[in-house]
Amino acid sequence: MLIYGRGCDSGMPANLPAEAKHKWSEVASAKTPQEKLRTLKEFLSLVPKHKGTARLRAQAKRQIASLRREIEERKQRKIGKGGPRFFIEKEGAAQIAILGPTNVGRSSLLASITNAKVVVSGYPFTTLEPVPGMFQYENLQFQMVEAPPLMKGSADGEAWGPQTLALARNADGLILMVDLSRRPCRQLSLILGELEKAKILTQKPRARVDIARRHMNVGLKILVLGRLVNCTVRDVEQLLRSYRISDGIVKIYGKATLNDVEDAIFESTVYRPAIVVANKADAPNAIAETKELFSRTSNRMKSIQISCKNRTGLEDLGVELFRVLNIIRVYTKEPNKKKPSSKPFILKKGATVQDLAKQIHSDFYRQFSYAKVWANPPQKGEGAKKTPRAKRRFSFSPQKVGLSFPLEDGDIIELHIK
Ligand SMILES: Nc1nc2c(ncn2[C@@H]2O[C@H](COP(=O)(O)OP(=O)(O)OP(=O)(O)O)[C@@H](O)[C@H]2O)c(=O)[nH]1
Ligand SMILES: [Mg+2]
Repeated sequence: MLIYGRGCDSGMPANLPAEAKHKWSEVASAKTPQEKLRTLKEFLSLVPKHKGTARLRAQAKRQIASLRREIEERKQRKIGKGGPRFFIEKEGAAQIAILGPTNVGRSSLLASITNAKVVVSGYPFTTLEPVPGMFQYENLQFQMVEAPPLMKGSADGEAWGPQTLALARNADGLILMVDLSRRPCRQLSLILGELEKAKILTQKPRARVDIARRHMNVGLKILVLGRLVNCTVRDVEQLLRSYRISDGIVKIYGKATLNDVEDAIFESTVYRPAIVVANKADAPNAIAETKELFSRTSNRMKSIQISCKNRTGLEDLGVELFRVLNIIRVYTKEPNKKKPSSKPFILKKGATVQDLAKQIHSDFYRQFSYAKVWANPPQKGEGAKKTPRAKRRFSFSPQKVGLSFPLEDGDIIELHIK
């Protein structure tokens, strides 16, 4: 599991009593929602009330509310009362949740770019359960999911808020959608506020802590791949042990505080790349609103302006999603064939031959001998490709490489096993 450190605060850990920490290990290993709810309530009763634990207590309360709803929902479904289904199985290169207040045009966007059957209406609260649709961008597909509307209080349990935010948490990327005819800056603050409360970051955090728990008695391995701020590896180890984590691999990227490590223990904060989509560019006051919105968001995230009504701006959507998701497409080729596969493998930017081999099949990784890579030639205006490494990369092609070779978008690769 990957957990990301918060982007701003660098406070100290919650400083919990040992019994609360031990209780957390029970919460973490709970198998059913009922068990999770019971242990979480016990945990909360053991957390002392002071300023340092306010954030943690609020989060535990939200999680309790969300679990209560989940249990209730399951019960209702069992007795045949139905109720919305919030979990959407992932398909395509990435799942993108379309979030926004009611009536901003989420259904209209889905109808404009996918074949999904949606109901567009001028009345608020038309879409009450998630609707998926596939969006074609170049040679890949994004699964777009219209989320039910967000409102003030969503993160605190209003309407289906916790489930809607859980949908956002589960997605790979987010579209934050606002309506240029109805105070878009305020709408964006509302969305960001609810996401923040639900501990979903839309900005790349300065730290990332990845805790892979194991139960094999191999001990605790802490790899600092970035830098620890105001703490030592010993502090990190002590903190983990106090939560009874004594078996597993912990990787620390970026600049991490002890608080970031504790956040990761609570499996709470996640980062989801996001873009702002401002709809209804055809509205009379749209130009002035767009200017203000773009000036406020320019240093935080990419914003685009569209009109579903006039079908303008939609051509930017695919390229911006692709960019913010930080993914690359790699094409595999069988050694005796001339052409590579037309369907790409999707990898994270920075991925290596090893990541690809593992994704294809563990045998490719275990029996790997070497790979041949035809590097994608530099695109026009790509300044980064002028670096010595990039020059080397493109000076001869194909080249024989090992597992650690970094791949780039458009590369063609042939894997050879022993
Ligand atoms: N002027 C204008 N109106 C639009 C545009 N896109 C959508 N609308 C209108 O906005 C209203 C709401 O559109 P929907 O697509 O249903 O919005 P939604 O966000 O899915 O709304 P709910 O599901 O009800 O929360 C409808 O009356 C649409 O016709 C646009 O680009 N310009
Ligand atoms: Mg809708």
